Formats: sequence, C-alpha cells, structure tokens
Amino acid sequence: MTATGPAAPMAGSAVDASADQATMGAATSFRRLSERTLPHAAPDVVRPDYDRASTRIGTVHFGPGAFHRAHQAFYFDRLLEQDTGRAICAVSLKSSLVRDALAPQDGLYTLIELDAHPTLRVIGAIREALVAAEDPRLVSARLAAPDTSLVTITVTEKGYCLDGGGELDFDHPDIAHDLRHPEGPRSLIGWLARGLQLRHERGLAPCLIVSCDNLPDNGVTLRRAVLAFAARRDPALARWIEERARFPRTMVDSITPATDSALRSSVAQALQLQDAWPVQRERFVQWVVEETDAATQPDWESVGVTLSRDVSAYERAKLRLLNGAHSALAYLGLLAGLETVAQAMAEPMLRAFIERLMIEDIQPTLGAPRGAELAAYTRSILYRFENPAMRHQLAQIAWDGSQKLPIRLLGTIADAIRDRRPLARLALAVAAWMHFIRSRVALGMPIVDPLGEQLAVCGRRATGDSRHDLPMFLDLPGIFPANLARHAEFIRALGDAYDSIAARGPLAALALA
Ligand code: CS2
Repeated sequence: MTATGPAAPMAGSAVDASADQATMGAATSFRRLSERTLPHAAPDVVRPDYDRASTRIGTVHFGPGAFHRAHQAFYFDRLLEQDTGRAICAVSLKSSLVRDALAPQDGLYTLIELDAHPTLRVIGAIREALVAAEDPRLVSARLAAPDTSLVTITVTEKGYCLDGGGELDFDHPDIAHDLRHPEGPRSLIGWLARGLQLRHERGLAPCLIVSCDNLPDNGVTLRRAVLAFAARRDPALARWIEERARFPRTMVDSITPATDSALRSSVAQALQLQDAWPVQRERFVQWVVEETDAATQPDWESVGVTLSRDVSAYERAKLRLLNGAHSALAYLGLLAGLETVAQAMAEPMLRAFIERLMIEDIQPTLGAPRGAELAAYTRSILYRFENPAMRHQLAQIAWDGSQKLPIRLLGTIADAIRDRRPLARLALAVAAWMHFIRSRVALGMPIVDPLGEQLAVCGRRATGDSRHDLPMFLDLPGIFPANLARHAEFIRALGDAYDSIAARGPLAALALA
C-alpha cells in the first residue's frame, strides 16, 4: 500500500469469520455488502455517486464510531463527488471492531436516516480502516503523507485525557506512556504530536486538525493539549505547531442511536445484502466549522457544512440546551423506569420539566444566538427528542456522566449562581445522576464511565440521605470545581433535590422543582 497513490483495497480483508458472525446477528441469508455485491443492492438504496477506485485518502479520522460514520463520513461522501482526494483513513486507537466489520465490506456500510420515510444510503468515503495499536507504522505513514491535509476526530470527551480544569492530564497513564514512547503512542494527543513531528521533519505543512467532539471550545482545548504535550517533548516542535497548525472549533449535531440487532436485520431486508455494522441517525444533521486560513481545506460549504467566525456561541448553545437536556432526561427517565428518549418525552411531567429547564434555566445563560432564534432552537430540539422513528436508549446518553456533567450542566449552574437565578431544576438533574449511579450499583450493573470504579464505591456506600451521600460525590476528582462543591446555595439545592428524589421518586420530585 502506498500512502500517496490511489487508496489500496481495505487492509485486513481476510477477517476471521467469527467476528463476522458476532456482529451479523440473524441476517445471514444475504450476501455480504462489498464493492462486488453493491450493484445487487435494492434499487432504492442511495449509493456513492463517484468512482471509488479513483479516490485518494486525504483525511485521517481518529475514532470511527457510529457518530463519525453517520456524520462526517456522510459529508465526505458528498465531497468525493467533486474532489477525489478526500477519502478517509479511519483509525481506531485500540479496538479492532470497526476495522473487522468494515474491511470485508471494502469500507462500505449503510447509513439510515430515520423519519417516517427512512432513507438508506451506502457510504463509500472510508477507504481504509486501521487499528493504531496493531498497525502503528501504517498510521504514521498516513499522518505523514503529503496527500493527507486533514485530521478529524471523534474520540468522545474522555479520549482527550484532560484533567478537571480542561488541561492535559500528565498523570494519565496513556499520556505518561506516550511521553516515554513518542514513536508508538497510545493516546489521541500522542498520535497527533507524532504526526505533526513527522510532517515537521519532512518539511510538510501541518494538517488541519478538526475536533468534532462535544467539548466546549473543542479546537482550542485540543490545541492546548497538543502544545502542552509537544512542549515536554520538543520545544522547537511546539513552536512550529503554535505558529503553523490550525485547530478550528466545530459544532457537530445529529442524534445517532447505537446500532442494535433489530437495525441489522431491517437493513439486511431493505438492502438485500448483509451489513455487519450499519449506522442510523435522525435526518437532521449539522456541522459548523470555524473559519481558518488553512490552505488545503475542503470546499466545506459545497456540501452543507457552515463556515463561521463565531462557532463558540453555537457550540455552547448546543452543549447546554441539547446535550444538557439530553443528560437530564436520561438520568430522570432511567430512574423513572423509562427506556428511550421518545418514551421519556411522552411522559407529560418529564416533558414539561425539560421544557422549563431549557427555557427558564439554560436559555438565560446563553448570550447568543438571541431571543427568537434561541426559542426556535429549543423548540426544534424538543421536536427532535420526540421523533417516534428513533429508539434512542437513555442508557446510551447516561454513559460517561463524569465527563459530560461538567460540560453540559455544571457551567450552566455556575452561571445561574453568578446571576442569582433559581437552581432547583438544574440541581435535580445532577441529583438524578447521583441516584442513577446508586441504582445501577444496587442492580449489580456496570458503570460505564472512566471513573467507574470510584463511582461504584460511592454508589455502594450511598444511603439515600444527602448529608451522607453528597460529600462523597462532590469530592470525586475532576467533576465538580472546588468553588461549586463548596458553594452553600448549590449544596442546599442539590441536597433538597437528592432527598426529594429519595422520598418521592423522580417524577413526583419534578413537580416540586
Ligand atoms: C448525546 C449526544 O449520547 C449523548 O450523550 O447527548 O450524543 C447527542 O445525541 C449528540 O451530541 C447530538 O448531536
């Protein structure tokens, strides 16, 4: 495989059959989706409108989970219609699941856009899938290739290895490892520094590095982390990155329920081919990228990406309104025994609570967009949450709460305290997270969270009494900023909310907030 020529056939095509079986579920009577079988797909399936064989890899993407495949890869599929140098090399840091599912399919997979009349689309933008832990040389070659001009990223909040203050956590085991072994990194930050170092040594321009994760000021935060890492390794490299590399902020949005076996079966029926890992999302999709002076950018706007000088305000509105409401709905809904977002929205008390939370508590903390625009945005989010075509599991949103709460709710709470606004509803959402941990532990369920072990200890020790339980949760590392964890008014509101849920149950507690 050459790093600069046309994309080679997918690496690892001879994947073992057991991985296929594991991901395939019941739909085994159809042939497997691939370049060869694609012409036999059902006629109404939308398929790549370009010659895949003549495309070249120009983008390295870290973290090709369902969100990437449903979102950025969809935009790149359209870019490839006009610009053949934009194909994607999809890099998983450790897991081989995506590579093993996509390699036998030549990188092809199905995207279902969900609404009353779903659309099936086969996406061809991923031309290569790699696992960095298994193929570090190939990943380095892609990052250092002259054709590669873009690196995009969706590794979720925890993939950035940040501490509670949003700075690179030098105590993180992967970061400590990567500083000792920069040629064989494990972390995203280590890989970005490695790629930039190789380009620097070869006299190539840095790639445009585009974080697409739900972090406030994602580009700025990523740049700080990469610079901090590089400064410890090689000050000259850090200076070059500082001067030359660009890390635009972005806002990404599309609700993407995880793939389940029902989806695999229905896609096989509709496609008339087996797809080991189709992905689904709502039809609504949005990507806002900050304008930069980087020379080798794609023609973003031609495929519906918005370029903007001021992404922060939109990003903040999305993180606080959509993601904040999502998390509140997840914890309260799960405590109430509900399973999906649409079910939670069909519960009148919960829907009314979420609407008030968004309009009365979150909106006033947002400077922009203003007034009517913000009200329309809130309405559209509520409408999207109600989408009956989606089975979006609340549990999926509840994962990684220790990483999500600070970004989605605690900033809003800090602003509400500053502006002397009521805290009851916001506190109820945070208290619901604590009860959620307690209830999962009581049910013997695993806590999916980087702080899972510490949270499980809190959950085991919790009694349901705020005076006993709150200090344990508030003292967890990296979640509650010290000034918030000690703020008397916040502690009072949180204690009231926590005890109210314990005494009355989640739905009755809503009525009082
Ligand atoms: C969700 C997000 O899983 C979650 O935590 O809140 O993935 C949400 O669906 C997306 O950010 C929507 O763009």
